[in-house]
Amino acid sequence: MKKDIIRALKQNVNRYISGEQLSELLGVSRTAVWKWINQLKAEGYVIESQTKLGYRLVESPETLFSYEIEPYMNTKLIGKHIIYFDTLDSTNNEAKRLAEKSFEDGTVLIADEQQSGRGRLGRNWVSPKGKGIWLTMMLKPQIAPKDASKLTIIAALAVVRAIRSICKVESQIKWPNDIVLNGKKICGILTEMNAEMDGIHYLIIGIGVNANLDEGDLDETLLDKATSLKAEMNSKVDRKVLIANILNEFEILYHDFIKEATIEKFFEEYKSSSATIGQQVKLVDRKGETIGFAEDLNIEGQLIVRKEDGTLIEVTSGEVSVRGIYGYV
Ligand code: BT5
Repeated sequence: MKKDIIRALKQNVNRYISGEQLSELLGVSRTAVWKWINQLKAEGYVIESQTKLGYRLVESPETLFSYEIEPYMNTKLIGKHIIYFDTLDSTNNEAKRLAEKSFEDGTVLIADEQQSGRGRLGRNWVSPKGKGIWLTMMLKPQIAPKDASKLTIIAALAVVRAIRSICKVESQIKWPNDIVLNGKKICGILTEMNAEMDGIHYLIIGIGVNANLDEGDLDETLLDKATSLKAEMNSKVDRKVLIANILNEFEILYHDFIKEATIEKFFEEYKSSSATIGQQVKLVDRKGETIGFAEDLNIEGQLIVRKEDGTLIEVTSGEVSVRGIYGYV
C-alpha cells in the first residue's frame, strides 16, 4: 500500500492529489489514506496536506526503503523481495540467518549501516550509516559449487556497468573481488555459500559500495587505498538509483550466466575491465610470498601469473591474496 501511495504522490510531483482520488485509486477509505500518509510522514517523508486540495509530496527521505528503490528497477527475480534494515551486524550474516529458515530466490537485504561488516577471511568492512550501499543478494543457483566463484565476477561486472551508467566513470575490477576507481578501492564483494559436493543450498553475494563516504569515515590506514564515489566525483551519488542499477545489471548477467555456468559471453568485457592484468603482483598465501606479472585471466576466472623464474601459474581466488607492488592495485 505504501508503495502505491508513494508512486501516486511521485507521479503528481508539484501538484496536489486529493484524498478522494487517492482513496479511489487505491481502493481504501479516505481515513485509511490519511493513516498511511501519517505513517509516511513519521518515516521522514515531507508531505503537505491542504484541506481542499489534498496531499503533495515535497521531499522523500534518503532511506533505502524498498518502495524507494523499486521504481528504478526492472528485474523479474533479483530484488523482487527487498528487506530494509536501519542497522545490522552484517547483511551477509542476516542472509545466513534467514537462509536457515526459508527465503525467496533473489531476495535482497539492504542495511543503512553495518556494525560488523565483513570482508573475506574475517576482515573488517567499514560501513557507516547513510553513506554507502551495503547489500546482500540471496540466490539458489542450480550450478556446481566449483562455479560459484564466477558469480563474484558477475556481480563485479554489474557494479562496473552500473557505476558507468550512473556516474559516467570507468571503474575497474581488481582481481578477484574489488572494484577500484582512480587506483583506490570503492567496492568489495563477499560471496559465500552453503553447499554439498554436488549442489548449492544457497549462495549469498554481499556488495559494499562506498557511495558517499567522506574522508573521515575511513581510518588512516585505509586512506591511501580506499575512496568513495563522492570523493572521486565531487558530487553525491543517489544510492537508490545506483542500487537499482546494480540489481538490474546483475539480473541481465545472471540470466545469461546461469544457463551454462560460463562467463564466456562477457569474458572480453571482464578482461577489459581488469585492473590487475599487466601489473606486477605479489601473491600471498600461507606458504609465503611470490612476485610475478599478471599476464591474463582465463575463462574460469583464474589469474595467469608469470613468476620471476619464467613459469606460468594459474591462480584461483580464495587461495591467495594479490597485492600490487606499486601501490594498491
Ligand atoms: C571485501 O573483502 O572487499 C568484501 C567486502 C564486502 C562488504 C559487503 S557489505 C554488504 C555485505 N555484508 C558484509 O558484512 N559484507 C558484505 P576483502 O577483499 O577481504 O577486503 C577487506 C579489506 O578492505 C579490509 O581488510 C580493509 O583493508 C579494506 N576495507 C575495509 N572497509 C573498507 C571500505 N569501506 N572501503 C574500502 N576498503 C575497505
